[in-house]
Amino acid sequence: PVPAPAGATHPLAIGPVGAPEATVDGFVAQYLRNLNFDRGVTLSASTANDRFYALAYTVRDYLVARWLEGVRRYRASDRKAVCYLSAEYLLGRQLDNNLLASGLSDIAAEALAQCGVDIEELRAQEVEPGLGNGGLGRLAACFIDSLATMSVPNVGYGIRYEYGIFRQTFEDGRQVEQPDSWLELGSPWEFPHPEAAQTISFGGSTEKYDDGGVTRSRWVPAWSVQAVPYNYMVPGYQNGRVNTLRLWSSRANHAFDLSVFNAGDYVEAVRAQTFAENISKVLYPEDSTAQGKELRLQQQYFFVAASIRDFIDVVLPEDFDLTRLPERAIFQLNDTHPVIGVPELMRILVDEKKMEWDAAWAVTQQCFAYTCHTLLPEALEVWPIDLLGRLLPRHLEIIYRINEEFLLAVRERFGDDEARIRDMSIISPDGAVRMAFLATVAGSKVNGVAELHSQLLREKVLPAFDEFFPGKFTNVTNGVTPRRFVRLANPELSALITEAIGDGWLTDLERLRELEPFADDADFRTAFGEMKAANKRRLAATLQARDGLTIADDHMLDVMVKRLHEYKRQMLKLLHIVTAYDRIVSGEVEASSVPGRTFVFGAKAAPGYDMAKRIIHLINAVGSVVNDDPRVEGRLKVLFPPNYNVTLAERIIPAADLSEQISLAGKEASGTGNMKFALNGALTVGTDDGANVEIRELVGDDNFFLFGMSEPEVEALWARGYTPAEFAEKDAGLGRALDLIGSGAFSGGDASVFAPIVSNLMNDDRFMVLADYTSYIAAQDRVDDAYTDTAAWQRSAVLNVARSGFFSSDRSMRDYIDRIWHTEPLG
Ligand code: NTF
Repeated sequence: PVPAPAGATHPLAIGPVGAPEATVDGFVAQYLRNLNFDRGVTLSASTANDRFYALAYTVRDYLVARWLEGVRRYRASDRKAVCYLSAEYLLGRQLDNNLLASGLSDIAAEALAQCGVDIEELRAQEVEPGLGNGGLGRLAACFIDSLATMSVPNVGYGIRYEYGIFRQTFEDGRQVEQPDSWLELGSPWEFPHPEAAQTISFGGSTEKYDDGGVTRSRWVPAWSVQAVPYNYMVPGYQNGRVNTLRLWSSRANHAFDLSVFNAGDYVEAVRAQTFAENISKVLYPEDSTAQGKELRLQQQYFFVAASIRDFIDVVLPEDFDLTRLPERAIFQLNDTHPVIGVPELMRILVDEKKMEWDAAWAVTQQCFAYTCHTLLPEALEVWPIDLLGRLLPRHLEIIYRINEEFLLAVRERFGDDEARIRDMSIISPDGAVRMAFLATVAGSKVNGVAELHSQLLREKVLPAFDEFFPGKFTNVTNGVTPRRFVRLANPELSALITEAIGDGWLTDLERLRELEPFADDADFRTAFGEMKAANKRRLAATLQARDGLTIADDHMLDVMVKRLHEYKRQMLKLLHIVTAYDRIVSGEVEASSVPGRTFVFGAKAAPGYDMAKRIIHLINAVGSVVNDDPRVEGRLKVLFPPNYNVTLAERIIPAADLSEQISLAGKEASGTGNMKFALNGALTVGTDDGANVEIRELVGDDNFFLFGMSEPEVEALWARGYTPAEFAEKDAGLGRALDLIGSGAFSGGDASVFAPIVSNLMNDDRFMVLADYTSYIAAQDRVDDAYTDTAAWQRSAVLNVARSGFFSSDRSMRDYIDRIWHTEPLG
């Protein structure tokens, strides 16, 4: 650490200097000061970006004092901190969240009005940091919000990708990816600390050496890069707590540059720099698929090594006895992406701190816990040993030793059962490191993300480990932050709730139960209906301005927003739409008798996932035919705004009437969008999958449209033998829908465009779309019926809100604390 300057004895140098006065005048003064001194402009000469920056800086100024004070108090304490290790944080915009957390929303609005500044214009300036793909990254963002709100010491560690999740555009209905240059105009929320960069090494070899009579191993790396920390404030909701999110950015290591700078090869030296900076350049855009790319492993090691070192060297006191590390830190592994941290901590303890292997292993096992977010085999990461050995040779040795000792213990317990040994080995028979196995062996606890998921994880994915480690497996059902997804996204609903049950529910979401009696109150229901209508108008205005799309006032809003993946079954939704369309154009029903519905899709496909991209094209193609066919008389509309992201989710979800959660049972680990919809008063049409199971149990069968096979039924059908074409024969509606798609009805007569989709469904259909079709259409017919009874629908909608308090991420954090972390809030 750099010694403190002489002036550090001045009274103001010890604590933070204090925030500006929390009044309108104080805010105005600070705002104008920031415009002048930080942006170097006057208000009259400022751009919208200047005005946005000055506003963000002003909000920051109020939070900083509390942040620094919290950091100081934490360091003075001996509390255990949650070190959340996640390759993704899908934060969404920060301005309103930080205004809400600091309690400054009204003051800021008034202050800006006094300055003649349009706050709406400034909101629109903010580019959301899209540093995640979907549910996993958004979950991490909800968790750090809850930890701050609960005053639990936490550092979120991750990667500051220069390019986040790609920006999606459509060309002739096909997805085209554009780079997400979210940093183009800078980010006012980050605090870079290049002076605190860490050196992160790669490659090279290992060697044995004599250390005063003891033979030890060490790593002799070949190259290294710098990891530069960028701090972000994570304010708790109006509790004076501000935690830290620390994201690492890679930079060339100058020593390395010079070593290449031989014979004056300037270009080669610069190339090396570019190479180093590549590590944090771009987020891998695959959701629920592992890629096995070397750069990805570099990213993982880069941020995990920097984070662990940061905690040990910077956060903990200098002389800290690392045998006591478990008292001060729990490293929570958000899926397998950070699992390379396990051998890294072992390397630090054994090679650098010279701890005995067994002692180091005991520390490591207590310091890590692992959350699994999937059941899909293609999402379970494995690293070929040649790749891992080339990039991190010492880590591979350590993994081998961990595996050896683990398999020895397995033999001791179960004898020389070679099949079992093969099944449980961290190194797979084809020579790859199974990261989920490593995490399970190393972690103090392993959890799934919803009851059903945790059960399947134990019974189907890791049964041998469950048997070997009794008590290690547990469940923590996911949750979402009500601050962002109720209070900020749905101010009208929030006002209604507060009017009905008073304050306090935003940090104690189970209190929504008190709304139950209001479901039978006609006035409340009317107000609730007006809230939905207002949210639809707000969404309509957004989509009109953003994409030129229109929403009819009197339509039911039926929404499916999530990543495009075959297991999530956007195709099933499409088959329903095509069936509804076919019923009209075939004359089976009168258009005028069809209840008006607008279908809203939001979905990005991984750029290399061909089938997903074809399905996106089909959604757009069906949309243009259905929307423009006069026979439909405007009763059905399909809207697919491009580039679904957190900002758009915050507009769409509060406006929705119907939430589509229709994955094949046993495939969606949890889902979190499903929770956001229920909390905003949409009814769910869903399968018994992921957290849908718990949503249905809580809201009640009468307020949920269940359809489809259960997970055991799915298994039974696979066991009997699944022939999708038989389902197409049995259900005439399904046969016609598939024919329409396959015949080119949505592709100007060119059958070849969507034939691959139809042939895949007819011949393979891994996710049993056709098997669930009949049941799905029946559920949708029930939806149509139910929607005609407005009072009954609204009653169900209110009950959905009242009974979904369980899905607060505050409750998830309580569960992690009680079952896994055993941490205490910092009072
Ligand atoms: C996702 N997993 C699951 O697919 C969702 O069901 C779940 O809600 C979120 O995690 C959050 O737990 C992944 O994205 C991954 F990478 F693990 F496959």
